[in-house]
Amino acid sequence: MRRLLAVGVWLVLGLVFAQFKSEYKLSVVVGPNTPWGMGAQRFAELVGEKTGGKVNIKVYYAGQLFAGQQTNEFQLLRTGVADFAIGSTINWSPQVKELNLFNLPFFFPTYKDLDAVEEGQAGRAIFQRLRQLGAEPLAWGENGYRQLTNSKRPIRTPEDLQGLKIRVVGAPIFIDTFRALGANPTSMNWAEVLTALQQGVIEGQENPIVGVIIPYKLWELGQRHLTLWNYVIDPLIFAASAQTWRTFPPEVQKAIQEAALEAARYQKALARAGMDDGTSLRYLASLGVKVEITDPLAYLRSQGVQVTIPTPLELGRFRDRVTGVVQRWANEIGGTLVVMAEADKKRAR
Ligand code: X2X
Repeated sequence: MRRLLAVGVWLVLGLVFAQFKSEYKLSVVVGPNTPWGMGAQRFAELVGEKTGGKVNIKVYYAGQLFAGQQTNEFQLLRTGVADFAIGSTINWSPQVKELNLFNLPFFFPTYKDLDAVEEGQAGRAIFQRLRQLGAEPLAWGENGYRQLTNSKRPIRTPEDLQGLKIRVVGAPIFIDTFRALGANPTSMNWAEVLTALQQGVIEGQENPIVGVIIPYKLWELGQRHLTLWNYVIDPLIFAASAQTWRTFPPEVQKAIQEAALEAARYQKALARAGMDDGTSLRYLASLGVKVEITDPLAYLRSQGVQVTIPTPLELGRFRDRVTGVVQRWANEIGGTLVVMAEADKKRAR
């Protein structure tokens, strides 16, 4: 009886004291001065507040946890090396083939389409799939619409892109897309891109304006031409490792879930600030957040970047070149998910 009591006491003490690690690691690919990094910081703060300091998250910026190989991030998460991650769907797509839905070129023409899919049946199916694979998805964030930059010339048609050496992330669909467009794509980790641009090893790259191009001042590395073509959207997913998630009692899980939704809304607004119909700037103002650059395109031009906006006809010519890629990858992703996403988009219109 006494022994039982002793065991019981230890169990209770264990629940109260021992279940929390002194630090929970959160992985992000980019640095702290980006919407992505700021969202991570906000999430860590909110989790601290809402769990009464029990869950102490440390943000590991610039891919410190995965030592360079950004397409390994999901692996780190599912094995619990990272307790949390705010990951780009691009970086996780080599392990989670369904995430290639977001990599389909020209599949999400507007923010409305994207929001409908994230909140709709396709988004729920994707979260379910992530759960099967050992992650606990908490909220959708955003890196942004990816735009093309290069050091050589304005690009407004596929002809302009011929033979240009373009860096893409190491997810196979991007190589397919840029080959189909006539470019000479090469995959590279973000950690190496700045030096590669500086040294002229690559001539162009693609990334969101507010999310990456402005924070990293890519024009200072020679990227003086930008094509605004919204060809791919890059959502982020706030997630916990299932291994870590299991160790939290329900009230802590609830607090973390709430923190993720709140931080993600703020993060998404930062990523869209000045790029949507004004909703994001208004939301940030309502939070008392001051945004320095309210007109990102004007800001880029003021820095000497030449912004090219293809006409609908010209965009159509890019789209025509990649129809084969879209078909092939839609099969890879799974027809059902693509059909769900089409239905979600339709409902939003
Ligand atoms: O590597 C990139 O281009 C970046 C930072 O946007 C991603 O992590 C997908």
